[in-house]
Amino acid sequence: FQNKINLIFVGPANWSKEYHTCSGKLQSPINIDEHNVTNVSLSPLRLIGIDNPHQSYVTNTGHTATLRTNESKAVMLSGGPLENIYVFEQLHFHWGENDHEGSEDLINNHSFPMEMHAVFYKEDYKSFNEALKHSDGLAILAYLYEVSPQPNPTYEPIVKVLPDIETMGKGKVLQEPLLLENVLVPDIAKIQDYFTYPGSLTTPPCLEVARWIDFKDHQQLSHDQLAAFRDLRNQEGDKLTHNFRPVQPLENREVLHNIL
Ligand code: BO1
Ligand code: ZN
Repeated sequence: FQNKINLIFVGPANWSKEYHTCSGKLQSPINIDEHNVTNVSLSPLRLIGIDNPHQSYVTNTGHTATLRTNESKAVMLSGGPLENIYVFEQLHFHWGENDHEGSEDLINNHSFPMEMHAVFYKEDYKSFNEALKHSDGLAILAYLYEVSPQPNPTYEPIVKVLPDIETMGKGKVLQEPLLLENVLVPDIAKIQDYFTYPGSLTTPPCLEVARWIDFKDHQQLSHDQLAAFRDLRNQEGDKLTHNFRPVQPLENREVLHNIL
């Protein structure tokens, strides 16, 4: 295999041939067994800067749709399991071919039709790429979705631009500045209810640098909203209908469940 693109093409089972870290002992995603978690009460998880609208754009990377803001350090994360401040880098989505698959982490072996990752890097490391060199470099918020009869208005600004970026490499600025509060904190009363564990990037090179924070509350998306993601195309020009990694061994890790 000559490059990363080919490896992704051949699939997750072959990643560790080229990237040794992909068979490490702190890999993501995992199945979270609710009967095998340790209940804790951590300090409050805090999101700063989410109450201002930010000009944002969505890009088709060929692997996912990624949203970034035009302002650096617009949004920051701290508290909970984190000992430092983390800066928002991007958010993106994982989905499947149908409503029965798509999430990366599973809960009690149940998969969800979509999962969103909001990726933050440790402020001290100054950049996302520098943070990738450190075991405490990233914090990733994970949101799980279920199908609802009605479209979720929070995601409409994002879903609306997807038809314009169906080709890999295309990007589009959202029509209106996006209030990330709606996306990242859909329900303030439920933000302290999450699972957290040490893990990795879910794509090569599978770097073991992420503190995962998976919210227990599920978000809603309609079937049509989900279908708009499945119309995006990959590098080969085929529909991007499977961009989730299968679950990896828990190994010697403890999953914490934060309770209020
Ligand atoms: S995820 O949240 O674990 N699914 C995740 C996976 C990969 C990245 C961020 C979050 N970032 C990627 C960049 C690539 C880069 C790779 C390794 O990290 O999108 O451009 O090659 O540095
Ligand atoms: Zn992801």
